[in-house]
Amino acid sequence: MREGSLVTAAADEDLAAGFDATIAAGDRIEPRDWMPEGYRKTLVRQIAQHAHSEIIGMQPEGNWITRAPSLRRKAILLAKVQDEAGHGLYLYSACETLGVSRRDLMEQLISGAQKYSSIFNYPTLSYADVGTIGWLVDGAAICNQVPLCRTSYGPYGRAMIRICKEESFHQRQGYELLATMMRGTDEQRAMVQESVDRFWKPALMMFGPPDADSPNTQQSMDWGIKRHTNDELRARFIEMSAPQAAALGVTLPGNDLDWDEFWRIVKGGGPCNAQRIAHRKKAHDDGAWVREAATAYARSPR
Ligand code: FAQ
Repeated sequence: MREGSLVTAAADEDLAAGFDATIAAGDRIEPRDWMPEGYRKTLVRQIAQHAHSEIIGMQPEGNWITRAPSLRRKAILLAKVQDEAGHGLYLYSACETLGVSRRDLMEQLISGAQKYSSIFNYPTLSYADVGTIGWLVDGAAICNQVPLCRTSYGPYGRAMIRICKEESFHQRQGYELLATMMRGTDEQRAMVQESVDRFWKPALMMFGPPDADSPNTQQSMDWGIKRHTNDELRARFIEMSAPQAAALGVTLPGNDLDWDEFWRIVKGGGPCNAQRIAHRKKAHDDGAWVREAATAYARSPR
């Protein structure tokens, strides 16, 4: 072995030891720090999937903006959907610190190379779904994401702090909407129950496959990217939701999940997968002139 390669190998070992020590101490890895390639790739995968979920997640609720039952409900829903766009943008920015471009991320979403949360492939069939998404989908997101405020990668953890504060407001507005409907007519109460019946199990699947079938959990826990396993967080969410359901007066369906349905949806075969991506692609194509104009402006002499 040549002397130069010995020096390089020793330097690599020092860098890896430094990374391991930072993780073991519970400190944060920052963009300019050395990191193993697997750590970088795992973060890009998870943060991109998370960003795409926020952006695609605007569609099911956005479907109801023009049909909101009052000006107040419309203003609340518009603000929530705009917050989701903001979350997507913080997360894309966090992902860019790992050396990928926004354009690559968007192309990978549209081509299906990167995923987004299974939950957004279900349709929103009634206005009660806006409340149920706030209560259960944002509720599950908070349960999963509060521990991510302590994730080992600095830009991701800092983005999560603001996102979680906003998700908490989203969850309350959903609960308040459902509570209002539950004080209404029998028909409104039935709408809420029917909506909860459709969304409860898909919300439980947001936490990912059971631990025994989760290829990424152990390594992500060792790197401090994930702080709890999928099953731990799912169990915590079930426990949190029971008293809330009782206070609302709705019955939660059972917790037996159909994992074949989950994988079918993750692989693109859900009721709305094709529609969600087609809609995103059209919005991206329609926005091409804005990107071109902004690029030309940035290059123009001033
Ligand atoms: N959907 O080995 P694991 C929101 C994939 S934000 C689709 O367990 P991991 C806000 C997984 O990627 C919701 N795919 O994976 C909002 C992997 O495939 P890959 C998004 C899923 O990463 C509210 C394979 O299965 N939140 O809702 C799902 O360790 C209302 C094996 O799985 C986040 O992204 C799924 N549910 O654990 C917006 C939070 N589950 O990538 C609008 C951050 C798993 O190897 C309205 N992410 N897969 O090809 C995480 O915590 C983790 O990535 C998990 C999955 C827990 C989602």
